[in-house]
Amino acid sequence: MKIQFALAAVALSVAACNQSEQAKTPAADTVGPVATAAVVVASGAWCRPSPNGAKAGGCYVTLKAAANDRLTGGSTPAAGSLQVHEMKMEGGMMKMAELKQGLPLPAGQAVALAPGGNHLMLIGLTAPLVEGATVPLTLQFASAPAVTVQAAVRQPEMAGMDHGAH
Ligand SMILES: [Cu+2]
Repeated sequence: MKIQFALAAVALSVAACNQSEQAKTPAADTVGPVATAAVVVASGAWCRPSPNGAKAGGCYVTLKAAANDRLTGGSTPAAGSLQVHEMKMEGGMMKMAELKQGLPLPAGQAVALAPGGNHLMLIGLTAPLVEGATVPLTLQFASAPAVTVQAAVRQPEMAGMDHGAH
């Protein structure tokens, strides 16, 4: 009985030792230079369904950068190119234009790309964006490594209001 108990204790301490060693590895990384490196978290990505025959489509996402950064562009298998666009008033009309310098992402601040404002423009769609589909978007930043998100193709949330008007 005594020997069995002792063996069990040894096995336990070995297991505990392994565990703490495994736990140490990522912990050591988080206090190292990796933790201070620029990282951007992307959430809530979605795309508006593209009308029949449209060659371009708009996508939206919320970005939060750990350190000051800029969204500079990206790519997607769904289109020839992906640009970062802004909406601006020009001669009394809302027009969109590429943000050639990129979209600033202040550290720790959630920056939402949303309809009527900044957006991702998919240009040269390889196929229409159909509601219910998922589009992979790879976003590029000035400092942070690129992030790939899966954007759901769906109607804007406001669309429900249009149906109610009938
Ligand atoms: Cu646009």
